[in-house]
Amino acid sequence: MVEGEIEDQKKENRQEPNKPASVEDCKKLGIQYWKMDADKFSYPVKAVPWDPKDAVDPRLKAIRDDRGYSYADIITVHPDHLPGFEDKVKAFFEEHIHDAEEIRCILDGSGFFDVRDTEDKWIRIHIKKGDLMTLPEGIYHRFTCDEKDYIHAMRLFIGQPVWTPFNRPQEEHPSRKAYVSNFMEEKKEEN
Ligand code: KMT
Ligand code: NI
Repeated sequence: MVEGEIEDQKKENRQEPNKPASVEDCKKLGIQYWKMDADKFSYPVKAVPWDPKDAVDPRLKAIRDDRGYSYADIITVHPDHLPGFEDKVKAFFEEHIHDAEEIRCILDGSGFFDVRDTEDKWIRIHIKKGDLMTLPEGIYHRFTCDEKDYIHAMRLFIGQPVWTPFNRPQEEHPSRKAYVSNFMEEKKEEN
């Protein structure tokens, strides 16, 4: 996506000419991806927390068991469903890291996750219904709704959830240091 100031975060903001990023490019940054069957199952608009006993998708259950995602909740980011929608979308779009993995399973709707590549350039990921994506601890990223202003998502977590964003710069944060050492320094040596 384009660098620097953008007029409307909800638009695609593609570079011209467009520079596509592949799933493989994302994998190298520590991002993992699964395609889920979102049409078969239904979920509440909001459930914080969400009881894993209500799990109906066996594939989702298997991934949760395998990766230890013991906590889940469900939120809908939409002007009618999220109090303080405008401010929250603004806050989601501040570039930040977390001290844990960020895991989102998109149940309906869509939005954009922007992540920094190893050259510190933005990659814009259009996340949609059926996408299960994890961002590794310490990766710089941000989120915005797209022009539809609607995303219904399950948020997963290992243990008690902590959603605290640490806004950039965070070069001294242990999670950032770990990310740089795991995904950026190695990359440089390969080149
Ligand atoms: C986040 O962390 O930015 C969010 O939870 C946004 C809504 S879920 C796609
Ligand atoms: Ni985040």
